[in-house]
Amino acid sequence: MSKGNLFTALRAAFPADLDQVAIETADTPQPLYYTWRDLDRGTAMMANLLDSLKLPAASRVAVQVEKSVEALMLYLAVLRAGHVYLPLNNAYQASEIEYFLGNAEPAVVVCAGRHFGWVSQLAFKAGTRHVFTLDDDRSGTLLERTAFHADTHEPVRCRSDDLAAILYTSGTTGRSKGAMLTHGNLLSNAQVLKDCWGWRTPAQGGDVLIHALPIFHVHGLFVACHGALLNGSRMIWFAKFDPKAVIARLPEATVFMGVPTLYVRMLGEAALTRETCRNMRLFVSGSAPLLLETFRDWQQRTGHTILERYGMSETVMLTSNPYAPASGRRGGTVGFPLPGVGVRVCDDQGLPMAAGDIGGIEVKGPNVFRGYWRMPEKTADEFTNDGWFKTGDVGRIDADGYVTIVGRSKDLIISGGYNVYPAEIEGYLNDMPGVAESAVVGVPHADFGEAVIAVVVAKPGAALDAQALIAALKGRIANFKVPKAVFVVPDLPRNAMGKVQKNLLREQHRALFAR
Ligand code: MCA
Ligand code: AMP
Repeated sequence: MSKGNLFTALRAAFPADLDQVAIETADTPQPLYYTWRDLDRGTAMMANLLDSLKLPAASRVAVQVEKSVEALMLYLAVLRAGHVYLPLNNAYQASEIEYFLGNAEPAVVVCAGRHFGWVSQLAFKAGTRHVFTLDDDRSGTLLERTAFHADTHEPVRCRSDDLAAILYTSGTTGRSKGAMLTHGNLLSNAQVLKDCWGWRTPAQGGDVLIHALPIFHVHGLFVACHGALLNGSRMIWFAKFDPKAVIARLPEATVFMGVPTLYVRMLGEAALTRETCRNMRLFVSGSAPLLLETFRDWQQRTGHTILERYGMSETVMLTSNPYAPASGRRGGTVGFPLPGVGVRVCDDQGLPMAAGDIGGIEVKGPNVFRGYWRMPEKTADEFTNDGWFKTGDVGRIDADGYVTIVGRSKDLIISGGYNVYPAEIEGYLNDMPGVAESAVVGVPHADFGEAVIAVVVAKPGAALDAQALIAALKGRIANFKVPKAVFVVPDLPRNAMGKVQKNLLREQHRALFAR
């Protein structure tokens, strides 16, 4: 066995009694109980299936499926077998999937049964030889084939700088980039967070995590799952976030992780009280800015102080508010750099700035990715000459070390924890008949934090209908990227240089979805 393999490290942390429950499903028709032994055997069988396909080492396995425990096992099996996991948001539509498969050239694709027709066509076009299905009711060809394989498997030896996963993140210009994360990136970060967030092993009384995030992004797949697995902690597993249902299970839990929208929605429920949170030890928020108002409302209602942290697909977690003392957690900040992680703020010339000054956030550490898949120039652009990764976030570090994010230099909207790049949506809009040009911006949204809206100019003589444009976008791009409102205007506001003044558009529409 190799210490470099992330799976090996996670497996070593399983409790001695493998017959204890590791994961209990909360929103299947009947609760399902998966023991640690089930995770070990299930991932061994799937890894043996992958081995039987005789794939080259480090083949990509692209997965677009509904959330299920079997989907988590597939991720672990890919690590175990020494391949590279490529998770895809299940909201992505055909044109988006076509790009990812064409770019990543996966050896294996796993999709939902109902999408097999179109996904397999795109996969075969991209040169993929194996397409399996996996559904959230424990059916599909992946599990049918897995059933024929042995339930023991020696994890593949690998080095810590071997690839474990590729996560696609959209680009400010052009197409999405695949961030290459290594076994070492993921394991070092999981180990740091285990210490920093005071995870309690079963021998220390144990933790119970409510898992209600999707498992195709860093937050739900890595931060939450690695945290629980590396600690031998039980998970209460929700396939879909439902505030009422989650609150009903809080009394049994000790840890919860969410994007700000999840906290806002739970605050909307009268059932959220100090009493329901009586056994909770830690609420973590990240992926998008947590409003001070939400931070304070949560404190008042539950008596708990949310711990906000900051990360990226390219870097996993970078900073965290302190676990102890809870009084050291400051709303509106993302806390301190994690141990081993370098964080600095630089000016436009790339020179480090004094405490309190606002500039570009740059980072360094064992958590920082290996580069963008097959994009060496893009990778080089995003690193400084002395090897720091430029996050595109703008912020400051106070004299006492707290990091605060004040904005972004990248043109990015974060809606309900999902990233939307305006340039991509503008590209789709500009291709539509009758559209001369468009500008996509984010405006405050009481539920999603930010909402995507579009302002569109018609070609001379063309008549555009806002609702028709929205309808046309649905089905072409993931639903969370579709503008919540479209405005047809005669001209876009421009400055003397001819650049569209997006700040004016944001200002003009800022009250649209605000509380
Ligand atoms: C759903 N809708 C959205 C979003 N989600 N619109 C804008 N933004 C969204 N995030 C829309 C759909 O398009 C649909 O509209 C309607 O809401 C209902 O869809 P449904 O799927 O039922 O929504 P939901 O189940 O209520 O989902 C909301 C959600 C979800 C639970 C907040 O968006 C979510 O799980 N977000 C978490 C994302 C996450 O895990 N991010 C971590 C990234 P229509 O009816 O018009 O079609 S990792 C990361 O950022 C870094 C590394 C980090 O630091 O963690
Ligand atoms: P992703 O591309 O999904 O990895 O998103 C990463 C981006 O999410 C970061 O560059 C930040 O802009 C944003 N982000 C993550 N956590 C936080 C946070 N706690 N506060 C503000 N922004 C955050």
